[in-house]
Amino acid sequence: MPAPASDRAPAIFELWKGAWIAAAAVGVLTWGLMFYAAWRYRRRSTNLVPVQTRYNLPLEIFYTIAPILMVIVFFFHTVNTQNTVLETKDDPDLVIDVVGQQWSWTFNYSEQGEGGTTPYVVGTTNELPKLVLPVDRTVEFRLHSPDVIHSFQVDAFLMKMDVIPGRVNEFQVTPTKIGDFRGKCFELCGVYHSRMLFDVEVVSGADYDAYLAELQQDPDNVAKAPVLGGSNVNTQPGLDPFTPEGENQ
Ligand SMILES: [Cu+2]
Repeated sequence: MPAPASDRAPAIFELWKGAWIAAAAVGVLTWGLMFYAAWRYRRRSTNLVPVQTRYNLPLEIFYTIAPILMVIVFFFHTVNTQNTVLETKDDPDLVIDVVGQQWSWTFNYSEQGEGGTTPYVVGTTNELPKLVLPVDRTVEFRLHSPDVIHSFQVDAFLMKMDVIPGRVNEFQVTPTKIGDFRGKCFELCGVYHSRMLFDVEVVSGADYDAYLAELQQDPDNVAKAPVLGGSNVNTQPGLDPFTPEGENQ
Protein backbone atom coordinates (compact mmCIF):
# COMPACT_ATOMS: atom_id res chain seq x y z
CA MET A 1 0.00 0.00 0.00
CA PRO A 2 1.51 3.39 -0.92
CA ALA A 3 1.94 5.82 1.97
CA PRO A 4 -1.32 7.79 2.12
CA ALA A 5 -0.95 11.31 0.71
CA SER A 6 -4.48 12.71 0.65
CA ASP A 7 -7.21 13.57 3.12
CA ARG A 8 -9.32 10.66 1.80
CA ALA A 9 -6.58 8.09 2.06
CA PRO A 10 -6.70 7.27 5.81
CA ALA A 11 -10.36 6.16 5.65
CA ILE A 12 -9.67 3.80 2.73
CA PHE A 13 -6.47 2.55 4.33
CA GLU A 14 -8.34 1.74 7.56
CA LEU A 15 -11.08 -0.10 5.64
CA TRP A 16 -8.43 -2.07 3.73
CA LYS A 17 -6.57 -2.98 6.91
CA GLY A 18 -9.75 -3.92 8.79
CA ALA A 19 -10.94 -6.10 5.91
CA TRP A 20 -7.60 -7.92 5.71
CA ILE A 21 -7.44 -8.49 9.46
CA ALA A 22 -10.99 -9.87 9.44
CA ALA A 23 -10.27 -12.04 6.40
CA ALA A 24 -7.03 -13.32 7.96
CA ALA A 25 -8.83 -14.19 11.22
CA VAL A 26 -11.55 -16.09 9.34
CA GLY A 27 -8.91 -17.78 7.19
CA VAL A 28 -6.80 -18.92 10.16
CA LEU A 29 -9.88 -20.21 12.01
CA THR A 30 -11.18 -22.06 8.93
CA TRP A 31 -7.84 -23.61 7.98
CA GLY A 32 -7.23 -24.45 11.63
CA LEU A 33 -10.53 -26.31 11.94
CA MET A 34 -9.94 -28.11 8.63
CA PHE A 35 -6.51 -29.36 9.62
CA TYR A 36 -7.71 -30.18 13.13
CA ALA A 37 -10.63 -32.23 11.75
CA ALA A 38 -8.40 -34.01 9.25
CA TRP A 39 -5.97 -34.93 12.02
CA ARG A 40 -8.47 -35.66 14.81
CA TYR A 41 -10.77 -37.85 12.71
CA ARG A 42 -8.15 -39.54 10.55
CA ARG A 43 -8.65 -43.23 9.82
CA ARG A 44 -6.95 -45.27 12.50
CA SER A 45 -7.68 -48.78 11.28
CA THR A 46 -8.70 -50.19 7.94
CA ASN A 47 -11.91 -51.87 9.10
CA LEU A 48 -13.26 -49.08 11.29
CA VAL A 49 -16.28 -47.24 9.87
CA PRO A 50 -16.44 -43.73 11.36
CA VAL A 51 -19.62 -42.32 12.91
CA GLN A 52 -21.94 -41.26 10.09
CA THR A 53 -23.28 -37.84 11.06
CA ARG A 54 -26.17 -36.79 8.82
CA TYR A 55 -26.88 -33.35 10.13
CA ASN A 56 -26.04 -31.07 13.00
CA LEU A 57 -28.61 -28.36 13.42
CA PRO A 58 -26.65 -25.96 15.68
CA LEU A 59 -23.64 -26.13 13.35
CA GLU A 60 -25.78 -25.53 10.29
CA ILE A 61 -27.46 -22.53 11.91
CA PHE A 62 -24.01 -21.22 12.88
CA TYR A 63 -22.56 -21.43 9.40
CA THR A 64 -25.58 -19.68 7.96
CA ILE A 65 -25.68 -16.86 10.49
CA ALA A 66 -21.91 -16.22 10.81
CA PRO A 67 -21.29 -15.32 7.13
CA ILE A 68 -24.40 -13.13 7.10
CA LEU A 69 -23.08 -11.26 10.16
CA MET A 70 -19.68 -10.86 8.48
CA VAL A 71 -21.28 -9.47 5.33
CA ILE A 72 -23.33 -7.02 7.40
CA VAL A 73 -20.19 -5.77 9.19
CA PHE A 74 -18.25 -5.43 5.91
CA PHE A 75 -21.21 -3.65 4.32
CA PHE A 76 -21.55 -1.24 7.25
CA HIS A 77 -17.87 -0.25 7.13
CA THR A 78 -17.85 -0.04 3.33
CA VAL A 79 -20.84 2.31 3.22
CA ASN A 80 -19.36 4.43 6.01
CA THR A 81 -16.03 4.73 4.22
CA GLN A 82 -17.73 5.43 0.92
CA ASN A 83 -19.73 8.27 2.45
CA THR A 84 -16.55 9.74 3.96
CA VAL A 85 -14.45 9.63 0.78
CA LEU A 86 -17.21 10.84 -1.52
CA GLU A 87 -18.06 13.86 0.61
CA THR A 88 -17.89 17.07 -1.41
CA LYS A 89 -18.02 20.70 -0.54
CA ASP A 90 -19.73 23.31 -2.69
CA ASP A 91 -16.68 25.50 -3.21
CA PRO A 92 -13.57 23.40 -3.98
CA ASP A 93 -10.39 25.46 -4.37
CA LEU A 94 -9.87 24.26 -7.92
CA VAL A 95 -11.59 22.13 -10.53
CA ILE A 96 -9.71 19.85 -12.88
CA ASP A 97 -11.55 18.32 -15.81
CA VAL A 98 -9.79 15.05 -16.46
CA VAL A 99 -10.24 13.30 -19.78
CA GLY A 100 -9.27 9.68 -20.16
CA GLN A 101 -8.90 8.99 -23.86
CA GLN A 102 -7.44 5.98 -25.60
CA TRP A 103 -4.58 5.98 -24.53
CA SER A 104 -3.57 8.89 -22.43
CA TRP A 105 -4.95 11.71 -20.29
CA THR A 106 -5.86 15.35 -20.65
CA PHE A 107 -5.78 17.58 -17.59
CA ASN A 108 -7.76 20.83 -17.81
CA TYR A 109 -7.11 23.44 -15.14
CA SER A 110 -10.62 24.68 -15.74
CA GLU A 111 -11.08 28.44 -15.77
CA GLN A 112 -7.87 28.90 -13.83
CA GLY A 113 -6.06 30.81 -16.58
CA GLU A 114 -6.04 34.52 -17.33
CA GLY A 115 -9.49 35.86 -18.15
CA GLY A 116 -11.12 32.56 -17.18
CA THR A 117 -9.27 30.53 -19.82
CA THR A 118 -8.33 26.93 -19.27
CA PRO A 119 -4.68 25.89 -19.32
CA TYR A 120 -4.45 22.21 -20.16
CA VAL A 121 -1.95 19.41 -20.67
CA VAL A 122 -2.35 16.47 -23.05
CA GLY A 123 -0.34 13.30 -22.83
CA THR A 124 0.39 10.72 -25.49
CA THR A 125 1.49 7.13 -25.24
CA ASN A 126 5.01 8.35 -25.97
CA GLU A 127 5.03 11.21 -23.53
CA LEU A 128 3.36 10.88 -20.15
CA PRO A 129 1.31 13.87 -19.09
CA LYS A 130 2.02 15.54 -15.77
CA LEU A 131 -0.64 16.61 -13.32
CA VAL A 132 0.45 19.39 -10.98
CA LEU A 133 -1.57 19.96 -7.81
CA PRO A 134 -1.26 22.38 -4.90
CA VAL A 135 -0.86 20.87 -1.43
CA ASP A 136 -3.64 21.44 1.14
CA ARG A 137 -6.11 22.79 -1.42
CA THR A 138 -9.26 20.88 -2.22
CA VAL A 139 -9.37 19.80 -5.82
CA GLU A 140 -12.48 18.57 -7.57
CA PHE A 141 -11.87 16.09 -10.35
CA ARG A 142 -14.53 15.83 -13.03
CA LEU A 143 -13.98 12.75 -15.14
CA HIS A 144 -14.79 12.59 -18.84
CA SER A 145 -14.28 9.97 -21.51
CA PRO A 146 -14.82 10.40 -25.25
CA ASP A 147 -14.44 6.68 -25.99
CA VAL A 148 -14.51 3.78 -23.52
CA ILE A 149 -14.49 3.27 -19.75
CA HIS A 150 -11.26 4.20 -18.04
CA SER A 151 -10.47 4.50 -14.35
CA PHE A 152 -8.58 7.38 -12.76
CA GLN A 153 -6.36 7.04 -9.72
CA VAL A 154 -3.34 8.69 -8.23
CA ASP A 155 -1.91 5.73 -6.30
CA ALA A 156 -0.96 7.58 -3.12
CA PHE A 157 -4.34 9.33 -2.84
CA LEU A 158 -5.95 5.88 -2.47
CA MET A 159 -8.95 7.24 -4.29
CA LYS A 160 -10.10 5.85 -7.61
CA MET A 161 -13.10 6.40 -9.85
CA ASP A 162 -14.35 5.11 -13.18
CA VAL A 163 -14.28 7.45 -16.18
CA ILE A 164 -17.42 6.68 -18.14
CA PRO A 165 -18.40 7.99 -21.58
CA GLY A 166 -21.67 9.91 -21.49
CA ARG A 167 -21.55 10.83 -17.83
CA VAL A 168 -19.37 12.96 -15.59
CA ASN A 169 -18.18 11.33 -12.37
CA GLU A 170 -16.78 13.64 -9.72
CA PHE A 171 -14.82 13.45 -6.52
CA GLN A 172 -12.85 15.81 -4.34
CA VAL A 173 -9.54 15.26 -2.67
CA THR A 174 -7.02 17.35 -0.77
CA PRO A 175 -3.38 16.36 -1.32
CA THR A 176 -1.60 16.43 2.03
CA LYS A 177 2.03 15.82 1.05
CA ILE A 178 4.38 17.62 -1.29
CA GLY A 179 6.16 15.19 -3.60
CA ASP A 180 6.16 13.17 -6.81
CA PHE A 181 3.53 10.52 -7.29
CA ARG A 182 2.22 8.22 -10.00
CA GLY A 183 -1.18 7.75 -11.49
CA LYS A 184 -2.66 5.40 -14.05
CA CYS A 185 -5.71 3.95 -15.70
CA PHE A 186 -7.13 1.07 -13.68
CA GLU A 187 -9.62 -0.22 -16.23
CA LEU A 188 -8.51 -2.38 -19.15
CA CYS A 189 -9.46 0.00 -21.94
CA GLY A 190 -7.75 -1.28 -25.07
CA VAL A 191 -4.46 -2.26 -26.64
CA TYR A 192 -2.30 0.44 -25.06
CA HIS A 193 -4.10 0.55 -21.71
CA SER A 194 -0.78 -0.11 -20.01
CA ARG A 195 0.53 3.17 -21.39
CA MET A 196 -2.10 5.26 -19.64
CA LEU A 197 0.31 6.37 -16.96
CA PHE A 198 0.80 9.88 -15.68
CA ASP A 199 3.06 11.72 -13.29
CA VAL A 200 1.73 13.76 -10.41
CA GLU A 201 3.57 16.54 -8.69
CA VAL A 202 2.14 17.99 -5.52
CA VAL A 203 3.69 21.39 -4.90
CA SER A 204 3.21 24.41 -2.64
CA GLY A 205 0.43 26.88 -3.47
CA ALA A 206 2.93 29.45 -4.76
CA ASP A 207 4.67 26.88 -7.00
CA TYR A 208 1.30 25.81 -8.35
CA ASP A 209 0.38 29.38 -9.26
CA ALA A 210 3.78 29.79 -10.93
CA TYR A 211 3.27 26.55 -12.88
CA LEU A 212 -0.12 27.71 -14.18
CA ALA A 213 1.33 31.11 -15.16
CA GLU A 214 4.06 29.31 -17.09
CA LEU A 215 1.58 26.97 -18.80
CA GLN A 216 -0.39 30.04 -19.76
CA GLN A 217 2.52 31.31 -21.86
CA ASP A 218 2.19 28.52 -24.42
CA PRO A 219 -0.86 29.00 -26.67
CA ASP A 220 -0.86 25.24 -27.37
CA ASN A 221 -1.68 24.73 -23.72
CA VAL A 222 -4.53 27.21 -23.33
CA ALA A 223 -8.13 26.77 -24.42
CA LYS A 224 -11.21 28.95 -24.06
CA ALA A 225 -13.04 26.05 -22.44
CA PRO A 226 -11.95 22.68 -21.10
CA VAL A 227 -10.77 20.30 -23.82
CA LEU A 228 -13.05 17.33 -23.34
CA GLY A 229 -12.70 15.12 -26.36
CA GLY A 230 -15.68 14.76 -28.68
CA SER A 231 -15.14 17.37 -31.39
CA ASN A 232 -11.80 18.15 -29.76
CA VAL A 233 -10.70 14.56 -29.77
CA ASN A 234 -8.09 15.11 -32.47
CA THR A 235 -6.28 17.45 -30.14
CA GLN A 236 -5.84 14.43 -27.89
CA PRO A 237 -4.10 11.93 -30.13
CA GLY A 238 -3.91 8.37 -28.92
CA LEU A 239 -0.56 7.97 -30.61
CA ASP A 240 0.62 4.64 -31.85
CA PRO A 241 3.71 4.16 -29.66
CA PHE A 242 5.61 2.41 -32.44
CA THR A 243 5.32 5.20 -34.97
CA PRO A 244 8.05 7.84 -34.79
CA GLU A 245 7.03 11.12 -33.17
CA GLY A 246 5.15 13.57 -35.41
CA GLU A 247 3.98 11.11 -38.05
CA ASN A 248 0.55 10.32 -36.75
CA GLN A 249 -1.32 13.37 -35.51
CU1 LIG B 1 -7.75 3.66 -19.91
